[in-house]
Amino acid sequence: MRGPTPQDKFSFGLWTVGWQARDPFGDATRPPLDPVEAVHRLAELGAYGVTFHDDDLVPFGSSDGDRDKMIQRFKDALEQTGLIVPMATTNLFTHPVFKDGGFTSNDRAIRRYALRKVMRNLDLAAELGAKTYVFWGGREGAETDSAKDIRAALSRYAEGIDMLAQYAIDRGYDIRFAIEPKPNEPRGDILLPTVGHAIAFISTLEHADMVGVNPEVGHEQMAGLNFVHGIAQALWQGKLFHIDLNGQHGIKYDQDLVFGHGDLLSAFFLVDLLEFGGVGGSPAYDGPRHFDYKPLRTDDIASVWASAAANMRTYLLLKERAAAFRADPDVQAALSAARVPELSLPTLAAGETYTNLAEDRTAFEDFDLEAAAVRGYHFTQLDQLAVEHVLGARG
Ligand SMILES: [Mn+2]
Repeated sequence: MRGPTPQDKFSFGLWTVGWQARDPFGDATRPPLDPVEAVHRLAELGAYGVTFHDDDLVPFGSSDGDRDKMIQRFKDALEQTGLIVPMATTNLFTHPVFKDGGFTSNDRAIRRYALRKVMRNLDLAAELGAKTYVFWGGREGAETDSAKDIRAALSRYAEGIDMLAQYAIDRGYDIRFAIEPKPNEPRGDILLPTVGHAIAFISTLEHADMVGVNPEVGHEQMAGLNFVHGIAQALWQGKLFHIDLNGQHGIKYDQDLVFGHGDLLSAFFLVDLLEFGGVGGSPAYDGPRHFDYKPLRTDDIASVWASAAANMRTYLLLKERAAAFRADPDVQAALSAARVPELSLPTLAAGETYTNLAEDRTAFEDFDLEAAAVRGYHFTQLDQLAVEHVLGARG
């Protein structure tokens, strides 16, 4: 199989390969990684983009002079490698000041500080050419139901996004916002916990058209939800602005495994949807294929680069398998037997009204209920073909 190229639009967060593997129980197992080295290594591996939180690039509390120097070094590395910055985001979760949230902290002065922190990094994101700005509100939540007025918190969340959208518009930035849902961790319960909650929230915003979602595989699976369904609904609503790919084994802490190293079948159907789910089998999504994973804490630095490569290789393998699945005549026959194409036919005929339906005796009075009830859908045969393609047992 061919290796990754920039045309595949693979991107990585600086915080992924740069994760030093501190967890709630243990210290770092790896040394710090210079963002400039990350840019060079990712480019060599075939990625096209690198993304960052403000504090990944410039440590919190750096002087303006040091900040300028670090940004210049990063820009030089981008220039030398041809890597782009498709997305940027803000760290509103690490510093203790954000322990009760950024946009939704009960403390108003902290909310104002959080908005200023985003404005400053939005300027940098626009300068570096980022087209998407992600909002992951990891600390926007609570552990207790008594201490957070959730309706007020949602109002403050909306107020923050509305103001920042107006700021981006007034500055002429060619940038869209993407909200990243997560059900819990680090807060006991996080606001906008799933793709569905986020899309509903977005519909209330002043600039709803420029706000979409950035769903992450593991975050939906932590809530026991079907990630492929969530992505399909985001696409259906025109809201899939960005995506975070990784792996997760069901309902537990956020594992951030390599893409495909959790629910492999779900990963297969996800790649099939993204790459071939558009009109006539075209891609349904053309944005960055962004990996938001963490190299295992047990990995040394050499294995970090092997794990970065593994994300891209697994994605390309699944893309190859999905293409073979779709091209297989047995699969086409199984899809017909399962009546999958029939769901795309509108339930009413063109121009038909409820009056026509009420007059159609074949729809009710003469409908053969018994025959319809016993018809099988043959879904297992279709799914077995998918499993065999994933296993490389066919074509
Ligand atoms: Mn995660």
